Amino acid sequence: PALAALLRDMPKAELHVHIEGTLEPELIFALAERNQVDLPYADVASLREAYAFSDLQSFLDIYYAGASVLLHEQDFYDMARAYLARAVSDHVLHAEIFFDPQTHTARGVPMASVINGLYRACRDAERDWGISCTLILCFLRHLSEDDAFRTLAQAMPLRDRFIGIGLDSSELGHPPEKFARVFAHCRELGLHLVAHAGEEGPAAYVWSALDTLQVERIDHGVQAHQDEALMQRLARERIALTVCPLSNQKLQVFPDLALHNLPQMLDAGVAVTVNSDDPAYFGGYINENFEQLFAATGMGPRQAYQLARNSLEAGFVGEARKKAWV
Ligand code: ES4
Ligand code: ZN
Repeated sequence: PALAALLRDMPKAELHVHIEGTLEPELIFALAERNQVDLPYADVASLREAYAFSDLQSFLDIYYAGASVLLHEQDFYDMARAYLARAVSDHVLHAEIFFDPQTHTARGVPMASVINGLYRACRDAERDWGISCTLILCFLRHLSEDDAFRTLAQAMPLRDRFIGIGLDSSELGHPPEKFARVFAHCRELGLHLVAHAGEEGPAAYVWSALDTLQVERIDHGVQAHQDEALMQRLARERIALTVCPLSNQKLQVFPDLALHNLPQMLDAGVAVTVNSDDPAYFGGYINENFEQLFAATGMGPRQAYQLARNSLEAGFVGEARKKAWV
């Protein structure tokens, strides 16, 4: 109980959450009704029953279907407002939120509706609850690099409303190098860079995310454990990994949380963090990830403190504010 209270109450940062993955079934149905969108599920219960995933792709198919109810700026605001309220209650001091604009612009939703709705929710949450919140625009890696360039061009009028660029969606067969030119361009624009790598894909994708894309953090990165030289580099350069335990369990990366390699990576000196990924789909928000991971692996307060500290140090935040946190 003391450990559970520590995990729950300790200040932390969330660095890996897809805002579309925080859309709870109840909100999906409410927005479907508000926007007159037809869903291929009769009710909340039958939608939830479809949440039985065998791998990343089986999840993504349902995740993109759920996002189809998002049409207007207010929908994006309501989704992010609900997530941020939850983050505040989980003692998240700072959240860096991923969003997938191509999922929406492909359906005719204006880029400005997406970004302005999310941005307004961030500013209101800072005002109302004191949480710090920024946005990271993710390119979908199953689409082309040209599509990513067009997406970036659409977002440029709102350049001041997001701090970085990420890379997500189907990993296998879509290595980081596919996006080398657009990431180089984003780097010149002064954007922070991250990428999903080593979730289902090999350690080689983590190397190319670092060397070809020049990312500052790796999202997931759990397959780096297969490669001793890579582990040494991650530890030496303090490159943070944003690990998502419940996601890894639900997508069968580690079918049993007791077999998760986060404790070993932490012991090896890698700057791992605990995050929620797509909490509405994977069975829990950030505190649930901490609690279930600790219950399964037997980690204790020392590791809890280190993970919270890692998260606050790995954020894209000025050094002065970081010092106030850690
Ligand atoms: C994702 Cl778990 C995961 N992996 C890759 N892309 C994603 N988008 C949303 N969740
Ligand atoms: Zn993710």
